[in-house]
Amino acid sequence: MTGLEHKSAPDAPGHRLPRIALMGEFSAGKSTLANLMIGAEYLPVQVVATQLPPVWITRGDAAPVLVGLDGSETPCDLSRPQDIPLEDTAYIRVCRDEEILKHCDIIDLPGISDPNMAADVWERMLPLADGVVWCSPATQAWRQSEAAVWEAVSSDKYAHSILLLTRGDMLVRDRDRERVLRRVRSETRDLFAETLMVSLVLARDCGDDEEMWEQSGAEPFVTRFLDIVETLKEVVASRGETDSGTVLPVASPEEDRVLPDNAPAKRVPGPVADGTVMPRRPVARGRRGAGTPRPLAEDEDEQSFAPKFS
Ligand SMILES: Nc1nc2c(ncn2[C@@H]2O[C@H](COP(=O)(O)OP(=O)(O)OP(=O)(O)O)[C@@H](O)[C@H]2O)c(=O)[nH]1
Ligand SMILES: [Mg+2]
Repeated sequence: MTGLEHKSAPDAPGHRLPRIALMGEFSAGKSTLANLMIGAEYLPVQVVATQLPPVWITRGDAAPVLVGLDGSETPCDLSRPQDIPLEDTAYIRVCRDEEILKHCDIIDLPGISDPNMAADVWERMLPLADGVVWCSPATQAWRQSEAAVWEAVSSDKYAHSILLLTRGDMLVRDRDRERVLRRVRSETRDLFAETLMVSLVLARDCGDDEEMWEQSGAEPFVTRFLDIVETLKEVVASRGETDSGTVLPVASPEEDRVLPDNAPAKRVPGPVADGTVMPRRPVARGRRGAGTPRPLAEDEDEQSFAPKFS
């Protein structure tokens, strides 16, 4: 085991925040989604695989640092991803002062089957995540390679995870979108809390256009995501887990391989069937889409969280 100190939200008292990992094959849209969530074109998004180490996004305003496997921290320039070493790097810590980061940390993981990226780069981070948003392009959704990795992931994450079919805009006809969703939902019934389809580029580019936001499919995703985060807050609190000053274990690949040789496929009871997920619907406020969120009206709850993908 390697001990790594993760300074998540330095001023957050009490329990640590839930951590949501973004997973999927390379170019599935993980970083596009992360950027939507944190309201910036911040993480590199590319047509080819980015080859970036995991990026742990947490609330704050500190400059990005490279956290080494030995716990060392060095400044890191995200605008030059090609200069960021993969070897000996556990993750990049990025701090942003964004509303969503008051509720959870987001870990943007490298693609699972990137031929140029050793699996242990993301495998060692996975035990630290409480839930996952698995991105899979709608045009070739839920391939066998994805299913094989997910079925080897610890099943306690399944009830707190969403399968997000990205690139919904590439399927032009409603009929095709429905057909893909139906197929994937039937194949993954017990493996995710929800399977949804979105167009991340529509959501990203919609500006103030409510209709485009609606069309992007992002709204149901945001709502479900927040449900899961709320549930996870209770799970984390019930375990009494804090992270200020605690050392988070980062499993070595030998000890915690997601894909051991001849890994048996795992199946668990679905989250709906066994009633373990009790979502609490958040109160939505604020403008949808890109732009600055409007200030709170007097009668609005400051604790409520705007599904701000801006
Ligand atoms: N048309 C369309 N393109 C998308 C969508 N989501 C992502 N893309 C594009 O897909 C490409 C890859 O997106 P990324 O967000 O970099 O994918 P990633 O999963 O982070 O990729 P790696 O980090 O390399 O594994 C970019 O050119 C995005 O603009 C979508 O919903 N629709
Ligand atoms: Mg990426």
